[in-house]
Amino acid sequence: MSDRRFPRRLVLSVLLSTALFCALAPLHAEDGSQAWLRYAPPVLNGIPASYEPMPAALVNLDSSVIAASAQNEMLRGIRSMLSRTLRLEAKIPDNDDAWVLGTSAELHAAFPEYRAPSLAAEGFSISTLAAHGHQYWLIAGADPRGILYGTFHVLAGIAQGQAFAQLAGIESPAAPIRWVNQWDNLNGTIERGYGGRSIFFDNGQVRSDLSRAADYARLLASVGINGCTINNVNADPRLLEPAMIREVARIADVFRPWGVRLSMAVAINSPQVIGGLDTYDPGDPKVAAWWRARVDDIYAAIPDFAGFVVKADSEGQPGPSQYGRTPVDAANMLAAALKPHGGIVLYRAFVYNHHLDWNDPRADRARAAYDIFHPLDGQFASSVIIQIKNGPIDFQVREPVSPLFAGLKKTNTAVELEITQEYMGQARHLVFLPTQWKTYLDFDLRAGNRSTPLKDIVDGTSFHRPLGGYIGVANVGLDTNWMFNPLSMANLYGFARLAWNPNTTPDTIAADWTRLTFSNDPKVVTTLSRMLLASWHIYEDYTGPLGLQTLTNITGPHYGPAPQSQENNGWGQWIRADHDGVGMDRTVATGTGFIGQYPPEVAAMYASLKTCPDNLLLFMHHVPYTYKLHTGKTVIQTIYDDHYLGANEAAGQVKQWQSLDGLIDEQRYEETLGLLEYGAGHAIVWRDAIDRWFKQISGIPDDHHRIDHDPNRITALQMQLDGYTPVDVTPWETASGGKAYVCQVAQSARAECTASAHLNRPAGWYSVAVQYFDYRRGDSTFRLLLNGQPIAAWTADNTLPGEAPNGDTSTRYTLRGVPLRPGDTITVEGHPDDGEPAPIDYIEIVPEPAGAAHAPNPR
Ligand code: GCW
Repeated sequence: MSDRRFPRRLVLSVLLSTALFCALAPLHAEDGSQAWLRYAPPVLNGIPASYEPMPAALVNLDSSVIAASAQNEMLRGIRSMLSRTLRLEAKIPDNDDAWVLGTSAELHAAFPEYRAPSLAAEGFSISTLAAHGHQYWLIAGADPRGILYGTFHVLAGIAQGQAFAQLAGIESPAAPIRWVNQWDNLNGTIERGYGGRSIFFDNGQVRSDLSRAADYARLLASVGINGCTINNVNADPRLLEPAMIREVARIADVFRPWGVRLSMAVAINSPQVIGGLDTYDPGDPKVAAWWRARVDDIYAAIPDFAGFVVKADSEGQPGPSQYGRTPVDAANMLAAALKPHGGIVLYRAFVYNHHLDWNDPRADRARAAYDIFHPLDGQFASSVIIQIKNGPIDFQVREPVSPLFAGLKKTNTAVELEITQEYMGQARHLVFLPTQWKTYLDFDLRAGNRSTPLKDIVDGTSFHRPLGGYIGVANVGLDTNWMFNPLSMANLYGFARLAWNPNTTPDTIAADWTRLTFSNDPKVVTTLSRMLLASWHIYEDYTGPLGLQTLTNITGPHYGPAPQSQENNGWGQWIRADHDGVGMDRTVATGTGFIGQYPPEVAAMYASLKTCPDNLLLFMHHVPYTYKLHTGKTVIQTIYDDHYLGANEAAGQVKQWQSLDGLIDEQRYEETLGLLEYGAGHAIVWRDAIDRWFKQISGIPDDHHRIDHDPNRITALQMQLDGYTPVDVTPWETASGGKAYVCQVAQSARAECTASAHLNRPAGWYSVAVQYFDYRRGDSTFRLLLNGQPIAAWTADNTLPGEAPNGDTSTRYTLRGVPLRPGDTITVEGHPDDGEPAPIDYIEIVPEPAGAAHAPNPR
C-alpha cells in the first residue's frame, strides 16, 4: 500500500509532450492549507480606489484575547493583500485616520457621536465615522466574537476586491449554535474522515503538536463558527478521565483566541466504564452525582467549555433504554450538571432500531426519530437541544426534511448536516452540498398550517425557542488541504455561511468561495461556480435518483454502487425493488404511515401521487416501473436516462475544469483534475451498475439499448488472455458479465499477465481507456502496448476503500491521442503486487473528434 492518492502515470510514447503543458503553468504552487484565507492580493482590478486613503493606524479598544486575534488578523491580512503594514496605536490618534476595533459600547465611549446600532449577540457593524477632521473605519462587535467576525468580513471583502464602502452594514448570526462536530477517535483515526488522521488525537492521547487545531479554529472563526465537538459521537469513555481532561484543555486553549468553544461527545455508560459504578442509570442519584463531579472537573480545566453531544441507544451505543429510561431522563440529568456552568446538551435524535424486520411491511426506519422524540416534546430542560439529521434516514443524496422538526414545538432543535461526504462520494466526487442544504432549509413544513421553513424552526423563530442552530459534521484531518479534495472545502465554507445566514444563496456561496480560494478572475469564478452548483444534481443522477437514496454499499464503505445492499437486512434503508415495481410505500392508507408524521398540508402533498414531487416519489411510494412521472416518462426509463445524463455531465465537469488551465496554480489544478477525471470514470461505473441492476430486476429493456451494448467497449472476456483468469464479482453488476479478470501468477518481480485485442478501427486518433480494479492495498503496475510498443504505464496505487474487485475499487486509466490503424493490437499488461492481482474489466476505444485539440494526457 502506498499513500499516494493518484496513480503514478508515465507516458512512454512520442505522444504529446508534457513539457509543453508544464510551460503553460504560470502560477506559483499552493497547497490548499490556507483554504479561503489566502489573503492573495486582489489583482483583478488592481487595488480598489477606496483603499488609497486607507487609514495607516490601527487601534484596538478591546482587551480580550479574541479581539487580539482580530487585531493580528488585520495586520496579517492587510500586509499580505495590500502590501501595507498598519501602525498599531494604543489610543485613537487625533491627528490621523485610523481603523478602530471594539465593541459597540467601547466605540461609543471613544466617540460620543457614534450611534451604536442594535446588534444581536456575536453580530457586527462596519461603518465610517468623521470626527476631529479625520476618518475612522470602524469594526464594531456586539462582543469580542463580533469584533473578530467583523474583521474577517472586512478582510474577505478586500480579498474579493470590494471597496470599504461596499462592506458597510450590519450583520448578525441567525442562530446561536453554529458548531462543527468532528468524529475523531482517540487512536487518531476519524470515522468517515477522508482528509487524513486526527488533528487532535494520536495513539490514545491528545497530540503534542496542536498547530493544526489552532489553524482550524482560525478557519472556523473566519466564517463565524463558534463551537467544535472534538470527538466521535460513538464516544470513548476514556475522554472523561481526569488526565485526559487536562490534555483536552490544551485543545480548548488553542481554540479560545478564536472564540471557538470546545465540546465533547460523551458515552452515557461512562459512570460504569471509567467511574467504577455498578450502573449508568440516569435515574440513579449516584450516577447524576458522578456526572456533576466530572463536569465540575471539566470546567475547572476549561472554563468556557460548551457542553456535551450525546449519541445514545443508537447503532449499538449504550443508552437510557437499558434501564427503561427515556432520552429526557438522560438529557436532563446531563443538563443539570452542565447548566450551573453555562454548558448545554446536544442530544441526537438519530436513534433507531437497526434490526428492523424486513418482512414487516409496516416497519420503517424513517419513522423512528419522530416516534421516539415527539411524545417527549415539552419535557426537555431549557438547556437541551435535540440535534436532528436533516432527513429521516441518514445523509442520503436526497431525503425529505425530517418531520421531527415540526413535531418538537416546545423543545430546542438544531439541524445536523454532514459536511464530510460520507454518502456523497467521500471527497473523491465533486458534490457541492450547500445547494442540497438550501433546499432543506427553505422547505416549509407548514406546522400549524402556517409558514415554518426549517431555517426558521432551528433558529428558534417559528416556535419561540431560546436556543437552536446548526451542526455540521466536518471531519477535517491532517492532510495539508484539510479534506483531501481541494473542492470539498467549499462545503465547510458553505455550511458556515448558511449557519450564519440561511438566506445566503448557493450562487453567492460558490462565487465567494471561489474568489477567496482560487482567483477573482471572472472566468474562474463563472466556470467553477457553475461546476459547483450543478454537481449535486449530477451526482444524484448517476447514483440514486427519484428519492431512492444514494444506492451505495450500505453494509460496506458507503462508497461505490451496491443497490441490493439496501434490501433484506435490518438497517431499514430499503427501496423494496422487485420484479414489478420499486419504492417504499410510506402512505398512511397502505404503507408505513411515515407521511402521517408531517403537518397536514405537507402530508397531503406527499400522500398524493399527483402532488408528490418526482424527486421523492420512490421515497414515499411503491409504484410499477412503468408508472409515468410528471415528466411523462416512465420510472424505469428515467432511471436509465438519468444515469446516462449524470455520467455525461460528470465528463463535462472535467472539460470545464480544463478550460481553467493556466488560471489556477499548478498543484491545486492538477490535484483537482486528477479527482475530476477519476470521478467521471467512477460515474460510468455507477451508471452501468445501477442500470444493469434495474434492467435485470425489472426485465424491462432500455429504450435506447445502451446497457452493456457499448460499441467502443471490449471486455476482458472478448480479449485474448495470457495468464488472466475470471473471478466472480460481488455485487455482480459492478463488472462486465459479473466477472473480473485477475492475474494470479506466483508472486515474483517478473510475473505478469496480458489481455490483447485485435482492432479493426478506421485510421485515426483514439482515446484508450482501461477499466481495472485498484484495491486499497497493493500497488499493481500496468502497461499499455500498441503492437508491442509500450505507450503508457501506471501504478494502481490509489487508496480506494476496498480489497476486492467491485464498485468501490473499479477505476480507469485513459490515454488520449492514440493513433490506430486497421489490424492493430492493443495489449494490457498487468503485474500484481502484494495480493492485488492487477485485476481488469474492459478496455474502451473511443474515436476523438477530428481536429479536436487533444486534452492533455495524464502527467
Ligand atoms: O451515517 C452513519 C455513519 C456512522 C455514524 C452514524 C451517526 C458516527 O455511517 O459512521 O456514526 O451515522 O451519525 O451516528
